[in-house]
Amino acid sequence: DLVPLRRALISVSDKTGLEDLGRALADRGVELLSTGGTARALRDAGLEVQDVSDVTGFPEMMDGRVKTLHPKVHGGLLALRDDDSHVAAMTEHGIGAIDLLVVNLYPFESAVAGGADYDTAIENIDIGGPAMIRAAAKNHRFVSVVTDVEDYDALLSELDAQDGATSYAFRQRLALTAYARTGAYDAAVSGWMADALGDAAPRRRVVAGRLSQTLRYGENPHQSAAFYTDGATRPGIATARQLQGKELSYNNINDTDAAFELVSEFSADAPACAIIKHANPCGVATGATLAEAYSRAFDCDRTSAFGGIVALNRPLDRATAEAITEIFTEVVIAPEADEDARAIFAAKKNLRLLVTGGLADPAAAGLAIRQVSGGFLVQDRDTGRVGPDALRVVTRRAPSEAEMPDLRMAWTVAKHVKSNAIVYVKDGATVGIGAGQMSRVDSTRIAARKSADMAEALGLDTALTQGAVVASDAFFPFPDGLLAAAEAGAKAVIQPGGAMRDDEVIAAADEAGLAMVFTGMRHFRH
Ligand code: 93A
Repeated sequence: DLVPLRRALISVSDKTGLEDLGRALADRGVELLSTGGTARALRDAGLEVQDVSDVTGFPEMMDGRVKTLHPKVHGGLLALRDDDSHVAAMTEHGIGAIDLLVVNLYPFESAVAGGADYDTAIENIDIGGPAMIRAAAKNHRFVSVVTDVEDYDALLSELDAQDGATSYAFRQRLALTAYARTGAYDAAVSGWMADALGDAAPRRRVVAGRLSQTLRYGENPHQSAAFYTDGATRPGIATARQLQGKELSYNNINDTDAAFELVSEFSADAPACAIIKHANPCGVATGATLAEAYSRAFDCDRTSAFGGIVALNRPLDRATAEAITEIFTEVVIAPEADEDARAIFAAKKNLRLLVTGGLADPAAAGLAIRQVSGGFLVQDRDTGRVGPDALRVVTRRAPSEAEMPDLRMAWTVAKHVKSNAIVYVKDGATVGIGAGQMSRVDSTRIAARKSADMAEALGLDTALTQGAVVASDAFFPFPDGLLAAAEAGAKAVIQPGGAMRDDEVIAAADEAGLAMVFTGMRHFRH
């Protein structure tokens, strides 16, 4: 299964390592064939190379749209060398076998990421490259195909090890990589078009991404893992810049994303902070300063905040950096970090600091994907927002001026808490969060109990939930959850409404003197 390498076609946009590769192949007696720019670069390096246009008898035409799309190229890639009729066709039409194809594609992804306009993006869609890659990969019984600069060294080592030939197993691995590349490439084009047309309907989108980073391990050390990105350029975990600290782990990436998406719900007009543990917030707060927002978020649940992920909606400053470094924190993510803050963090070698250049856009369209056995579930991101006018007061008492902003904040935070989510807020800070319980009444009680524990630790004599407002991500099916919140001291409630027993729940709220508003929208997050 060894195939000696005699003739190679090289056509690359990214010319990194090209000269060395060309020379190494020429030194091994390989005949080189190339397209315009690639041939020029090889010649400039003093190498002998034949132009594809001389082979095809056609010039590169139509701004390069047609360069390699010709039977002399595709026949040379696709012919089965051990099939008499294929060999006869090669002889009849003067087609020479091509044993190695080296292609990297027009940089569509980076052109789009760099903000290319529509027409420029279209011109960056490579047609001839993927056609050749797919042809060579199909014929991997005879042909080697290299699509990644990083594989140049592996190719040369293989040639050395096999005395100028390649093994079948090696060519199979290259073909696998090649199809992954063309698949991801078309997915990027499709994803870009969906964005450009504003049509993100899940049934028309390709669920694919580009390998961004191989991770040390997955959710647990015995699982291998990688991070794939979808080409998005907006601020967020995929585009953030890490300024210091150890490499991000799988769980770090997941939690940091949750933290940053949540804090980005808070306009940068007022400082806000979210602290996340295991993808759930354990404290979210606004404050007069960023440091105050952090310390109020921390005070929601100091125990859980240990080893957490901190997200800020404004540039990290000195005072906030000092407060954060007082306890063990895994990751801090913020739009920016000033010099003083960076200097303070520099002393904590392991603390990871990420800057994003801005806030995420909670209203941006996109897909949320979840894996199930044998497939994926795909849905639109939860961009649902309830405007002030959409809130419906259902109780005798309406929320006060002071309660209203807290209700809205509690609702926003609840969207980012695993269901069943219960969130107590007072004066712009969460004071109790119940997450991920199978029963809503349990979430309500857990939030209140954790809050009581926190009050005790802080040496307060009243529960923090006393006088707070409470949000529920989905309706209270029975009065029990609502009554548990009232018992914890909640004075106002925000929830979707729509339960069969809404009447009973509203009556219970009236009896307890609570104000309650319905959003008409729920925020499940499972
Ligand atoms: O416009 S194309 O889709 N038409 C082609 O026939 C074709 N053949 C190769 N682009 C084509 N290529 C691409 O040209 C390769 O995939 C590679 O990215 C690039 C190399 O061009 P040059 O050698 O002129 O720099």
